[in-house]
Parts: sequence; C-alpha cells; structure tokens
Amino acid sequence: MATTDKSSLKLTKENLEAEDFLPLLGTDFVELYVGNAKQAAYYYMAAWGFQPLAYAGLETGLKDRVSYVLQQDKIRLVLTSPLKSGGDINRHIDAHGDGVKVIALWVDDARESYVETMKRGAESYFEPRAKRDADGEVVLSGIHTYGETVHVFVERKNYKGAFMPGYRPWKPFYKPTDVGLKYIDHMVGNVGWNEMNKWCQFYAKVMGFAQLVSFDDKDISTEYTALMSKVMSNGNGRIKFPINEPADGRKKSQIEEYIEFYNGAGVQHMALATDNIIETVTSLKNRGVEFLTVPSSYYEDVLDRVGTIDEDLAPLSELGILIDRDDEGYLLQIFTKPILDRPTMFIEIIQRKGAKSFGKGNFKALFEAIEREQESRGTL
Ligand code: TYF
Ligand code: FE
Repeated sequence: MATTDKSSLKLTKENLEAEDFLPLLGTDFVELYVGNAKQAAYYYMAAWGFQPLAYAGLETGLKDRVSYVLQQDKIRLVLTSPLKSGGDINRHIDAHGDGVKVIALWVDDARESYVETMKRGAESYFEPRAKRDADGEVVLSGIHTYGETVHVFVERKNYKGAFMPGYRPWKPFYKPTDVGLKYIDHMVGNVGWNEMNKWCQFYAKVMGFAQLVSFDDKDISTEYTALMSKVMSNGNGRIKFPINEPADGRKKSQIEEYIEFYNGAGVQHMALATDNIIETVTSLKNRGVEFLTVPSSYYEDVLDRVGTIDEDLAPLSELGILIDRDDEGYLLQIFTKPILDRPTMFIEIIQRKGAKSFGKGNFKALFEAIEREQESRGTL
C-alpha cells in the first residue's frame, strides 16, 4: 500500500525555526565524475540546452583534473574528469562508470551544517574550508551518503563570481538555446538489498528529513520489476530524495541491474522540472535525447483515470508523456533511456500542476517500459 504521511512535514514558520537544524535553500550543484568532461559538457549543452558557466583545469592552475560547469535556470551541473592516471576520480570511474559523485546543497552556514550533521552521526567527507578570490568567499563542507555519493554543503553568501573560487568564467562561442528546464525536482538513490530503511533513517536522523511517501513491492511490482521506495524530504520541501531498494520478483529487478552495473549504491535518476513539458520534450527529442515509450493503449483510458487536464492529449500521446493525479492536482512526466554507456542513470522530465506526488499511477506502464529495455539488453 502507498502511504502518505503529511503530519510529519509541518511547514509552519515556528516548526522550521524550532526544529530544522539543517535549513537547506536548494540544490547548489550536481557533480558527475566522467571519462571525458569536455565531451560530456558538449552533450549536456547540445542535447539538454545547458549554458556554459565556469571552468577549472590546467589553465587555472589545476594539475590533475578538469571541471566544466553548466547551468540552466536553477540547475547547475559540474562535469569532472581526471587528467592523469591513478587517483580517486579514476578509481570512481573504473568502479561506477560516469555517475553522480556530489549532490551539493545550498546552505546559509556550511560550518554549522557540518557540525549539526556530524554530531548526529554523519561520516565526514571533508571539514569546513573557506575558498576566497577577488569575487568573494564560499565555504564548503562535506559528508558521505549512500555508496560513494557525497553531500557537499555550499555557503555562498556574498559570492559574485561565475561559480566559486578556483573557477573562471567559461564563455565559449557555442551557446545552444535552452530547453526550458527550471530546477531539480528530486534526486533518486538506488541502494542495495534491505538497505532502504537504513538510508531513510540516515536522512531522518542525520539530516532532519521526514518521510513523505512509501511504496512497497505490491504497489510497484510488475512481471519482473520489484522494488520498494520511500521518499524523504527536508523541512521546507525543496529537497526530495526517494530511496529505492530491489525486491524479489520473477526476474531481475531494474534496481538490481543498476546496482550490478554501478557496482553499488548511487544516483539512479534526476528529475528536472519544466513549465511546459510538451515544448521541452519536443526540443530534447529534436536534439537526439531518447525516451522510454509506452503502448498507445495507455492513452485510451488515461483520462478516465486522471480526469480533465489543460493539455491536448494528442501531443502528450505523440511524445509518450505520462499523466498522473493525486488529491492536490496532476503531473506530467517522461523518462529517458539510460544516458550513459552502462544501464545506470537516466533523467526524468516532470511538470507539476498541483500534484506533489511521484506518479504512482504510472509505475506499471513505466516499469514495463523499463523491462522492455532490460530485455533488449539481455540483462533480465
Ligand atoms: O521518483 C520516482 O519515484 C518516480 C518513479 O525505479 C520511479 O520517478 C520510481 C522508481 C524507479 C523509477 C521511477
Ligand atoms: Fe522520479
């Protein structure tokens, strides 16, 4: 049974001030360790409409790595590659392929964020450190989460530079138009067998998050896919982290396939929000992004399930956009095929029209689409 627990998320001012020991202002950036940052940057610009923002590498005094920073509205991506053999980034890429290393969270006080989470049991990634240049100061600190993924707290009160000290503005000639992506709606972690509760407890105890929803294997098991999922949210609701674990099914769960190819727990998908999913997905398709498809029969009865919506059904059906409703409104969503060589990470595009949920009504159609992909890979 899907269960919603709204009582644990009281968004009153008193509650936030009284109880939130880790006020988060939003996602500051997501950093991926990749095999070739220069070409990855081109992919996220050309296919996804990200704009060049900042650069660090040999030219800025780094000796062993390079980072490109891209931005689209509130979404910032950092793509980092090693320049020499050996070292932690190479080892990370060898173990996981390209993938998310850092989910950076924007805070008012990176020192206090570190102290508060460490005293509740976090494992340190690095101690608070201030970085300064002519544009101001940024304070960073970091803690570990599932797998080799980490959270970096970013305090940038008066920083006026492009990104942060150590980076210079990056202004290449090539600046593709954006595709209307606005902010990160949620970031999903896949963890190992029977580890979901441990990581949900980590977010509750160490980071002060509350559980929004939980899905068990009866909600979301199809012929093959079986998984359990709980959605954790911070106090102001800006940060939402669903956590999935595999469950026993008839064949291999998509979560198990991920864990095998990623060699452990890690980020499964980022959901990026748009105000106009039809325009955004049309642009992405024209630029070569590949999405999962559902049978046309999905659209024959979808309006019986979700009721009236503002959009015409025809373009939604043509693009393969899924629709779901909860008691607060509806949402439109679509999922890419894996965007990396390994069948690991994918991206969700989501447009919320009041709904605060995650598309439970689409799970069956979605997971069957994922299974068709698994089948084509021979990985079931
Ligand atoms: O984030 C979510 O919960 C939805 C649905 O393996 C979902 O996007 C859940 C599990 C999964 C893929 C998508
Ligand atoms: Fe999602």
